[in-house]
Amino acid sequence: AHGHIIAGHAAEALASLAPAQLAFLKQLPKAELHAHLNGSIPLPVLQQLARDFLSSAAATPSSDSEAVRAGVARLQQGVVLNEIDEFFALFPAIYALTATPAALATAARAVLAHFLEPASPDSDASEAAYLELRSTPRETPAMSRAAYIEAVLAEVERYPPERAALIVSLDRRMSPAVAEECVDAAIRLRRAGRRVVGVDLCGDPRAGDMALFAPYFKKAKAAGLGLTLHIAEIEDFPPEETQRLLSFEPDRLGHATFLDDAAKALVHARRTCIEICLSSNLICKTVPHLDAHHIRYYLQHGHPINICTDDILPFRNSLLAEYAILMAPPPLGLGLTEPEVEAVAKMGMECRFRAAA
Ligand code: 6MZ
Repeated sequence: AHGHIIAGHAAEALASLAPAQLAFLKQLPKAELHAHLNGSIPLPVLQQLARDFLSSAAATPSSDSEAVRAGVARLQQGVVLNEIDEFFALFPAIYALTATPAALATAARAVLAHFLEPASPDSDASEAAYLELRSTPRETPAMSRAAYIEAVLAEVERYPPERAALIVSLDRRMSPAVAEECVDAAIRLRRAGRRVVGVDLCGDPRAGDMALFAPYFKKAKAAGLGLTLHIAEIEDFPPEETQRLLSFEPDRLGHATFLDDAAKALVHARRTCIEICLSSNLICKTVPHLDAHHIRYYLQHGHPINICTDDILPFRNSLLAEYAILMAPPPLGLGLTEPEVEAVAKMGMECRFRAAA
């Protein structure tokens, strides 16, 4: 959909499936619960936003336009990362292109269409039956954080509640005051009956002091919002930090790649859903190969997981392709059977956050 490119491991896994397996995966109702808006813009849409940006007055012939050109060129070529730290450097160029309410709305609409509209004219199956889109409210010269959320929410709410909802992301680099502003906005909108279902913690896993965010996570939970936290995404994530994040009683966890035994026991006892992003972990090199992926542990333990894409723009994957990785024979995939894949998809649907009553 929207000319999105699928490449690398994800594409190989897709190509390895028999037509009947592919047909089975396409019709399987899937929930995408971990997709970052600015990381999920289909490339052709990003290219159009770049053309608009470069031809508009907003682009003074400055380092800005150069950074945008270089950033978009890199995404066009296909991103190769040596380590996850390089991943976050991709975003300034993208952010320059979604800095007005109109451009942001265009991006949001394209991401929603990618996941929720039929993938091709000859089929009525969409990438996802249900999408919880997440995004970090940004203040720009053209909009406030409240205006940012409104612009995205208006696009989300073009779809019925059983198809789409919004998660407000807090970036670890935010000041506590900004984190509070975002949580307060999420709560206010939810109380007004708007489609905000949760709060997320994301961004550079080395940044920020999460002790300072504690009151806002508590507030969000008390207001009935779901809570999902990126946790232990890197090997040197401090175990105390993991324990601290778990003390906020998150409903779901992003990645959870490096949980120690104590954390695993807690997560297991609570049956906290793990959002699994296979291609993302392989490309960011936090997991060396599929054999070493933590999904195996959770599958073996019948623990709730949801299969997610994370950022289809740099990772060149798709939700269908992530499911193809589950099904493809090793070493390309995990070699799960159809009933096993069906059970995974069903678990994922059950991990959705609840809309306001
Ligand atoms: C941590 C990630 C991420 O919110 O501007 N983001 N944070 N780990 C990841 N795994 C690889 N992938 C994306 O979308 C882009 C932002 O999402 C977060 C980063 O903070 C990134 O800037 P939004 O729509």
